[in-house]
Amino acid sequence: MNQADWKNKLALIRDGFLSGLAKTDAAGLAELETRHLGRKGDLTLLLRELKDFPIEERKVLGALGNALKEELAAKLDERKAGAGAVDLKKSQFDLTMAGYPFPKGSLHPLTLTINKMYDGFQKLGFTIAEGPLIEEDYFNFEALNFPPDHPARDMQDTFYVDLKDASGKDLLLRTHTSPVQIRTMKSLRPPLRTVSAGRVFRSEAVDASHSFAFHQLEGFCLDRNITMADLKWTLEAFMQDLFGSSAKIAFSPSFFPFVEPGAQVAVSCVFCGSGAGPEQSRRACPVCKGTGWIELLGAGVIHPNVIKACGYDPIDWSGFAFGAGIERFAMLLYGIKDMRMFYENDLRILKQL
Ligand code: FA5
Repeated sequence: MNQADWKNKLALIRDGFLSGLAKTDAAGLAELETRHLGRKGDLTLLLRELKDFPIEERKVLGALGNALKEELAAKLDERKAGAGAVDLKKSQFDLTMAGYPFPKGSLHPLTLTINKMYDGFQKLGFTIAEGPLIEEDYFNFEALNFPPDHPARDMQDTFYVDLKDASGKDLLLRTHTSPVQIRTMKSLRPPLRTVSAGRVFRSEAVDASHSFAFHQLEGFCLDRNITMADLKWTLEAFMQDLFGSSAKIAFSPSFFPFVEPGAQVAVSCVFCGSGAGPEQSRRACPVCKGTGWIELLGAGVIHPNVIKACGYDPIDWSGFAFGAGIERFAMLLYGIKDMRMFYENDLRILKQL
């Protein structure tokens, strides 16, 4: 091959490359590069033939060949950089294709239950309050009319913390959500209607319906001329909103130092068709054990001593309060028979709820 032939071949390679570049899409760029600049590409092979030329000609032709090599590489780089939007249209990459399903977390059944309960009470005009989990003796017991060393404190086996409050008493893990009543009454002015849900702690053995850490929802109202009738109406409206309009509630006398009178409140069994349901289905029901009623919460009219402790005159102000175990509500709403399932975090169960 003489010089002229070599130059002709070089020009043909350039033309071939340029027309190929004009026609190809992003996916074809790699192939174009291999065809011309790869180890066995036509330009590479042509440059190898320079060894047969005399040294002076080799220098001239080599410079031309290398210049073309740089030109083609630069043009390829330019196209690769700009390939994006234009070439994506032609490529098989479909931007509109739906993605792979990505596993999403979801709210825990206890959180869902709290939200449902909050919704129900917000519809009745209640606002939401919060209180600390590590509490002072004063808010958890004393202001709630539990005198120091009174046996009523044994109703709630308490975890004490090795830290003191300002008055030198041991701090404790709150045993119920009732201290939020005191904190709210002391920081806001009545009329008040408030609910507060959260974790509480008692030194208790764990079984299907008890835990040492569980959740309660506290509610209270402080206003003028509030009576047991307001409490009854409020709880009935709430239960019917949550469990359906046929739900009924029943009060039975009970004792809590911070209410007078005090009551345990039960709802008609939602599983066997209510306390008024047919005798037959009630007897078979494993949830209410044939009674037709499920005990859900403690409640009552706020004791005058509590109202006084919060700085109000119990002649002018009165109120009601209630405290419910949230796990109990969640068990009813999701048909769960053992409370421990809420804490085991077994996704096979949680995903079914
Ligand atoms: C109280 O804690 C009162 N503070 C409730 C109250 C508030 C009464 C306002 C009057 C006025 P009691 O100890 O009964 O009451 O608990 C209330 C609810 O918490 C129970 O009905 C039950 O559903 C739930 N509960 C109590 N102990 C446990 C436990 N160890 N594990 C799970 N749930 C529990």
